[in-house]
Amino acid sequence: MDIVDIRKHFPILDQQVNGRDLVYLDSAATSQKPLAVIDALSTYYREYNSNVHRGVHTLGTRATDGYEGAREKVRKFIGAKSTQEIIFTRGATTALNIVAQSYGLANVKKGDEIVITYMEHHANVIPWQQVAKLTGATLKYIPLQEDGTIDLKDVEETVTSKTKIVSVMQVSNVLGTINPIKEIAEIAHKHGAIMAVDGAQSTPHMKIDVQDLDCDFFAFSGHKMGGPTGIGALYGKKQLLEKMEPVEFGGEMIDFVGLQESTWKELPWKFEAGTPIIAGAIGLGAAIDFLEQVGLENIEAHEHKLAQYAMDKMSQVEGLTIYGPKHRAGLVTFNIEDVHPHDVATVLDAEGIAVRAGHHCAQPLMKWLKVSATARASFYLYNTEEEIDKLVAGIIKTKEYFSNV
Ligand code: 7TS
Repeated sequence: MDIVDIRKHFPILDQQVNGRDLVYLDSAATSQKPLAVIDALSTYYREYNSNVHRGVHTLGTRATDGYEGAREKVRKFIGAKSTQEIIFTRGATTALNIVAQSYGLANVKKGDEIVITYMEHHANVIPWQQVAKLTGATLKYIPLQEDGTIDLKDVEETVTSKTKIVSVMQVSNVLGTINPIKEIAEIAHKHGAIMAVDGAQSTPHMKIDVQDLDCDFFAFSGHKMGGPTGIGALYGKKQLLEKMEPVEFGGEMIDFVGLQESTWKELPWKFEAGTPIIAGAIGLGAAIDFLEQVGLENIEAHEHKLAQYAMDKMSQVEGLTIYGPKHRAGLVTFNIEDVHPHDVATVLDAEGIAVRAGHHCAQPLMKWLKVSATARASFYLYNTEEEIDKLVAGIIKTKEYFSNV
């Protein structure tokens, strides 16, 4: 599929915003949805809306097949061994909270260490702060290199025999850094710690193989990869998930309920209390089919090209600071000298260009960068070099506008 064909799958892109063609450069916050996903949601609600795992009636069976079929698609997409290792969640945040509250609280004690990095999203910071507070463990941070990458020597120095959990993002939502997860997992395992991965910014853009990474847990969100909001998944190694207690209790997750005691269903359902996110899972399955049709290698290569093109063009603009390494995923975070990023985003919006401004839910990283906020343009399979030209023109216009006020 070439870029013209790809864009036809995303009807939202074909519109004017503030009198200009929309240039959507905020896919790291949430991606746009292809027609296949919109249609899958509509078909579910129009034709076979029903609860799952309950009735024997025909619609219920269809809904269950759709929901469990989506689980198999996720399994294959990230290279897990078994669907028992795939738990549907509300997104990456919920997935990481399950790891912290279930595995973390049961396996971390006073004096132990939990290791993360300075570049983590709050979703991979605060759940661990809570575990540290409740258990008396220490939360340690792997430092960053000048260019926003991680040196494995620093990982070796930070992870010790007291470390029980290492939790690291695969791709930074601010710097675009691609972290060496496989190597970090190896170091974690050498010290007897488990490795959790925040895959929110990697899963939409590159081929994931959880077995090759040898991570113990892997979290991601569907809405950043063409799927609906409110659905994501947690992968966990079966032998770990089997020993873990659920964090939510109620219908659907039980085997037998007595007056004082109950037993849980087998994996993965013991972690899915209540009516699950049926339409969301089916929509996520459709998103996976679409991404596979385009090809993850093609998506990765396209975004890499866009990021390099954007870096080249943007670095020619005087007074512009770009954060993060040269080799990066498809996003560019920047600041214009003496202009607040919210003003940058406002002027760009007037040009029909959507970028995000703020701390990007990464305040420890902002502190490390010594800024309070930045602007960020993030790309996906539907973006073009022409759109980047418009971004650069918009940035120059913003600079000129503020140099005259
Ligand atoms: N981890 C990373 C690396 C993220 O970028 C995000 C969302 C999350 C976790 C949380 O995902 P959620 O779907 O559970 O909310 N990041 C962003 C962003 O960069 N701009 O808006 C949301």
